[in-house]
Amino acid sequence: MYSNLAGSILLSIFILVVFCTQCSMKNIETPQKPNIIFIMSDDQGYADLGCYGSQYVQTPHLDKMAREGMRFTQVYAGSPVCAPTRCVLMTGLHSGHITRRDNRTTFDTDKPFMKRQLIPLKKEDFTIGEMMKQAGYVTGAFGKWGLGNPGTSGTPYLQGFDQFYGYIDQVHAHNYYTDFLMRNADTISIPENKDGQRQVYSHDLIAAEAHQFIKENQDNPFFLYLPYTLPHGKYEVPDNSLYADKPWKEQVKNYAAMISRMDRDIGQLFTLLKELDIDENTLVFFTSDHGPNPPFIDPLGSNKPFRGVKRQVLEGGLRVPMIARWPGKIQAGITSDFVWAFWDVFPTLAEIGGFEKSLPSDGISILPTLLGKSQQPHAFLYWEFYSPFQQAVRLDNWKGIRLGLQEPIHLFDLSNDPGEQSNVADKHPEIVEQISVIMHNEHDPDPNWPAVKVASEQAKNMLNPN
Ligand SMILES: [Ca+2]
Repeated sequence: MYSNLAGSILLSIFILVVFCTQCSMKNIETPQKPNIIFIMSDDQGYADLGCYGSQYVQTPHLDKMAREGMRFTQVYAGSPVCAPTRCVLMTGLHSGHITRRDNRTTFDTDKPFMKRQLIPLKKEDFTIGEMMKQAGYVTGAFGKWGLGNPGTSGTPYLQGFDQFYGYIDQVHAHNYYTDFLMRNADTISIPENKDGQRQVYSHDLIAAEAHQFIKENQDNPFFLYLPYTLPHGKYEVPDNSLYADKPWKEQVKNYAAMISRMDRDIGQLFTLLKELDIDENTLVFFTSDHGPNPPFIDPLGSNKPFRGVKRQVLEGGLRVPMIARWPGKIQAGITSDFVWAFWDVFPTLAEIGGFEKSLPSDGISILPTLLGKSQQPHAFLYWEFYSPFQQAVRLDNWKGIRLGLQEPIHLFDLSNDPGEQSNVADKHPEIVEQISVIMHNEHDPDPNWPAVKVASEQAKNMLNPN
């Protein structure tokens, strides 16, 4: 009797010890991986946020995000237009190595989007979605995809995203009152917008679906890629009353109101993270896909302090805002001038997500910088683009640009000429030579993307000083 009781007590203690050990081992060995949310606006300028100096556009929630996180001043998009910059982000390769190097393609037609043959991601392109899935994440993409229409190898649901909702076709995304959106391979009707009605703003649906994805996956590590469609043209918004008294054209008021609407939804996203008690374990990035369009340069200073716009490899076309917020990990209120680019997102997320295989990437993980540690800078950054053909290199504080394989390289010293006004190539032939070698080595010839040797006179206008 006595020994039975002692045995039971010992057994109970043993079970308790094993149970508790397993609990604590679980906590020690498999901490919850951080959720990652990557928010990207569309065609929004570097300087169109309060925290990047805008005197015009109201962005209280993004300004708060910057105060609570790290704000970068020298981050570059993958390309100066939509599709290739997304291709760079998705693959971790720079624009000399990617499948889709321009918006236009040799197959452009007037066909409706389901049949338009834009060059899609290839099956063998290894995407950030596939990588994060392999690292154990639930993956979602909500907004504008633009890297492969239905029926091609490039659709998001074939490129590593468990859930997609929004516009698969980039031109379809110009219509903010569309009567359908895509959910994975399915067409989802929006009857409120049938026959030209304009009752539902598509961005609102996309934001709501993204928030639903967060709720549904609050207990899983998730990767949420959120390429919002705002503030791209058409410049339509349900309400621009915030800017009603401004002396701007309607288009400019709408553009500013689109950014503020997106800002409102990002504020709601942060509220949701707090309500679900996952705010501390969620790393959120905010950026824009490339520089702004010309109508916003004068009234809003959208590209300040740079020169150039969308479709140009000048700083104004490539430099983007970038904010990263991760409570307890990223020190609040820091401004970093570390130089990095979209192709670094892939290796950074791979390190944070615990993906252990080697990566075919042109990028570096910027996790040390996020955590306040020093790290080796990039040897150089490289871009190429085709409408018209342009190549650019950033080497230390030098920026080299040429407009054809046989054209001279224009050289700018960004340390005292961020506006790229003064070509100093003649004074620094050794830097020009280094940049020439990089342009040669990093441009991977591709029959879909014929590089021109000699630029047109029209193309050369881009480099004339203002
Ligand atoms: Ca864009």
